[in-house]
Amino acid sequence: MSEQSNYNAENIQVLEGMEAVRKRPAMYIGDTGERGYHHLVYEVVDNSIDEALAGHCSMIDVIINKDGSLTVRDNGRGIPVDMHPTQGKPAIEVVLTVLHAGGKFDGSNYKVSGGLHGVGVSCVNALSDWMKVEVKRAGKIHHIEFSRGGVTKPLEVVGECGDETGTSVTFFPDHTIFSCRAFKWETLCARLRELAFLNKGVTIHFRDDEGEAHHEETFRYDGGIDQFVEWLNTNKKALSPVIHFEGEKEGLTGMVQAEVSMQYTDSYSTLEQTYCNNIHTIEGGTHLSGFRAALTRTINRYGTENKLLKEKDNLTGDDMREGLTVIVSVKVPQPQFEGQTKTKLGNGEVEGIVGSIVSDRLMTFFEENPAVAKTVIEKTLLAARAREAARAARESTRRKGVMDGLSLPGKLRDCSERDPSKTELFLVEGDSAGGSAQTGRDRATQAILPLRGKVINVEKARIDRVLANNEIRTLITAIGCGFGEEWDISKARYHKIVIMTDADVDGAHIRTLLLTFFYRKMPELVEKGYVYLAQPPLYKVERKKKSEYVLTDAELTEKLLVLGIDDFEIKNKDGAVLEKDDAKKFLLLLAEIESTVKMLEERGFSAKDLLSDEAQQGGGASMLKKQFSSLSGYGYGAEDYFGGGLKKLLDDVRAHGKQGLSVYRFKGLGEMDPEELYNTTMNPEKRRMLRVKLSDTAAADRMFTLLMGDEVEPRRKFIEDNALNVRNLDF
Ligand code: 0RA
Repeated sequence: MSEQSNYNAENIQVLEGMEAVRKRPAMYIGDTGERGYHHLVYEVVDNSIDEALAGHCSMIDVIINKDGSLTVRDNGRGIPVDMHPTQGKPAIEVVLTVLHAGGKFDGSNYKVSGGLHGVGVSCVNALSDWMKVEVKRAGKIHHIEFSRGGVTKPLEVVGECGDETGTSVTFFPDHTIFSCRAFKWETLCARLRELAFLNKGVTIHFRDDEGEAHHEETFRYDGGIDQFVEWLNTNKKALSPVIHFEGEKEGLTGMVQAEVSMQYTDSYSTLEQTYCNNIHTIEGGTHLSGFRAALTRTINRYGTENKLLKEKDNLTGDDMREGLTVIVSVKVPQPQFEGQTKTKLGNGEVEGIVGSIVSDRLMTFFEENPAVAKTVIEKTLLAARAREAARAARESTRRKGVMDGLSLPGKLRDCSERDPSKTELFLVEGDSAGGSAQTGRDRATQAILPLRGKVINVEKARIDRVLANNEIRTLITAIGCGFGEEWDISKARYHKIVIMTDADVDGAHIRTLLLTFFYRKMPELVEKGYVYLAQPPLYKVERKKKSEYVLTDAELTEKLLVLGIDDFEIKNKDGAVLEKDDAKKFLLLLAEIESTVKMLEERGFSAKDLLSDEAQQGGGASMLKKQFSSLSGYGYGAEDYFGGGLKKLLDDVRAHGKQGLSVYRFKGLGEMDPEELYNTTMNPEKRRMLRVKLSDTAAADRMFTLLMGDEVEPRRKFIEDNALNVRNLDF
């Protein structure tokens, strides 16, 4: 075969490969929604992390650009740019257009970090509307461009770089393939922080240049996963220092490295996060079972030898993990991922390798720190006793037939349908709302459970006290899955459990207590997406006998401004009249400023003082500064708002919009009549509901500890910083 025809044959293969990815993107990156969209970033970043693991890269920059594209830049060796020995084109072109060629050609390190799917940067290229890559290598800056996986601008030298090296990849995902439209700061932050913890010493700098908010954050943790554990435990009270183990052993496919960091706290919950080759193994696997077995074995042995434990104490692994936060991170040359979501490590030999590293060194730690060992074992014993007490209580109620679903709680107004995929359970605060919900509901598919008493805060109570709480017992019985050791998701009596509370402080409190309970004690309900929040309207707006319901304050303001705006002429500072759309934007901005100022003043801050003080950077101050900087686009400043006519203009337009309308604010669900409650909040055809999702276990754990735990000061600070930002309270 001549060089030429060989080249053509290779080229056809390349095009076919890229086409295959574009035809079945989900096969390569999981899905084409929000997850897949962000997965593209992880694929690219993982290549830079690989360079760092190989010891050639210390800095990674990730930038969301103004146009919505994203850049990943590192100071590694740079993707090779010389001619590929067999393919007749530059190596960089091969790396970026041939599936699975992205890895190092020498196969030297753990090339899987490519996230869950390990598909490599060529897939990202195939799924990008365009991609531009710049490589600094051998003194020169090289540049190449692609579109949808094909070269659009061949490799060329565009400059000199001295002895600098590195790779910069910029890409814009193909919006004909993805349903997602933008990168999310929080989502990327969580993963980049995690990568920085898992790869100590690497600096990951993240910046958002898109939109109004210019976020920026740098992650670098020289303490690695020890610092990860400290970060997870920020708002918990520690009962032990952070204990660290690491080691390596020859496995079936090469050297296996294992690293474990753990710390006991006084919390009643457990947080175990495991990783293989930087991939979060959500379903656990052999590294987790190896750790658990070793922990149980070592506590039993140390406790028995030192007469802290007796045979009859009968501890379970769960008891020994109460209050524990642990990170297990392993590096395995050829990992096998199993399970429903392919996030369960299968390599058998890893169990023994992790187990032996933990057993040996934990025993030594206990022997050298007998006071810590004693504290841990005492906590374990308390957990075991509470578990026994809860079991005894459960036995006695079972004998009375309360927990087995045969006898449902008297307060439950059940539905007639028995297929759980068609049924919904509404948890309603208080009797009057419960009454309306009960009358208004669809009896076939909607069940109502009114909650009367206080739901216990499970963050602050051990299991025996949790199970003694009447509201919790009623909930467990109504839901039907049992609890603790008997938990069985397949017995769920409803696949939608809807929290329906008033839009006031008490309602928010009850909602948080219920969410804490579900997240801590029935996490599978949340994982499966069975938990929802109802969205009852805040206002009823009537005009000429026609009524409309409005969900939020912001929506009401928008409505009134739109109705009122027509009879006004709105000008910017230099007198130019604003077009209608622009005028609307301007008024909405004034309304935002108004609500920020009001919120700050309710909390005892003077908005004017905050604005003039450079040093003020809290959530409220920075939001207000941003809003006023948008206002300056119209030529106006703070003095025009506070002293001048802008505030009055807003009031006038709103008052005008209100003419001929009656606006009624609901004080609680109970005020709505049954038909109204059904039509606005419960009717599947018309309602809006929020599904509770769990996207980031680490963040969720920190959030629940912060909101519901013992430490008062960090909670106060959090609420103050985020009072304006409740939209980000996304569990
Ligand atoms: C193939 C071979 C080598 C490095 C890379 C790829 C590489 C890829 C990416 C992607 C983003 N950043 C990257 N940095 C490096 C080894 C090069 C050598 O041996 O000098």
